[in-house]
Amino acid sequence: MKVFFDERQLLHAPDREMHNGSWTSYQETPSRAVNIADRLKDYERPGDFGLDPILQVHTEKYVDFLRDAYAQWTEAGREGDAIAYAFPIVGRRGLNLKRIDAKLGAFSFDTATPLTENSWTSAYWSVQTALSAVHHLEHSSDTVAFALCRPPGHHAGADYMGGYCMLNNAAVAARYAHMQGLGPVAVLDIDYHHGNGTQDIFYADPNIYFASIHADPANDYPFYWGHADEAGKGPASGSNLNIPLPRDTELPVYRAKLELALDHIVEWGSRFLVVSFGADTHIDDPISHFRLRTEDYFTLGKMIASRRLQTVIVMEGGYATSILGENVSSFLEGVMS
Ligand code: OKP
Ligand code: ZN
Repeated sequence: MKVFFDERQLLHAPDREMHNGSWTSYQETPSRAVNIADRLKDYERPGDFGLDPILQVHTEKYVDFLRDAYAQWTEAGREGDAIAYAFPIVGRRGLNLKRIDAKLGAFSFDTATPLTENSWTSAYWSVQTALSAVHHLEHSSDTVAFALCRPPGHHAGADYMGGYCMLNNAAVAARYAHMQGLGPVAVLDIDYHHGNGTQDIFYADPNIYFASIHADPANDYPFYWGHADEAGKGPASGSNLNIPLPRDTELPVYRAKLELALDHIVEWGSRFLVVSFGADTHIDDPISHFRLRTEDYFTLGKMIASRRLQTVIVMEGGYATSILGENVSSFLEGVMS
């Protein structure tokens, strides 16, 4: 299986994050991707598809903001990582403020995505790996490819960042696949956390189906999205499926729900699948509360592959760094079995 990864994805390395009200070291470390790349050994550098496919998902204002934010932070006399501390809550006017602090808040929904000097570069190459995986399936007889995305993407919306995510790799890949005529396209999100950004991006888009299995947002981040009654809007009503699960979920319940999600994806008519894969459903994950084991990922990978869709796997979360490569490789072996 082809793996796409670019070392420039390692440049983004914030110091710290706000976790349950106190500062902790940043969990979404470059070493996560290094651990996966070391375990998989062979990977290819992505091609450069430019900004166009990114702008099919994200607004120009948001992309301009991301590219320039850190320079504006230093111009404002700040040191260290750029982090928002004030947010325009729902109902406020869409003010076009120039102040960097106001912009950071306007383009993010939480404090979990600090920006550093090289954050844009890493986010840019992360999304290019996802595009390269789609491009590869389009031009070869392979049916599956792996994009070792990092930073992750599924919490990023059309015009906001959050949850370690700046650009939505899976959404850009899905829309690109659709525009290349590879569809009907579905996104299956099996990260521990709900993929709120992906859901928002496709919520009113009847062309792309979104299904997510995740920790019940009544108890877990991102709280404000991911509830079972969110089903899509207008012409896309019925093309969004949320399956929230309780804490401590283990394989038997998880696999039944995965089978259900795959049934819906196939019934909808999908031909092309983007999987947002997070290994933060693992029992040893330091910020999550499911109980999947390394060998369970083989089972999940095999179940997905048995549906015989063209499949791009996009890396999302997973924070038990020392076993991350092992978990990813178990999943990919299941997909190839
Ligand atoms: C990114 B991904 C919980 C803080 C949550 C953000 C988590 C982002 C997860 N106390 N911080 O979906 O793996
Ligand atoms: Zn996650």
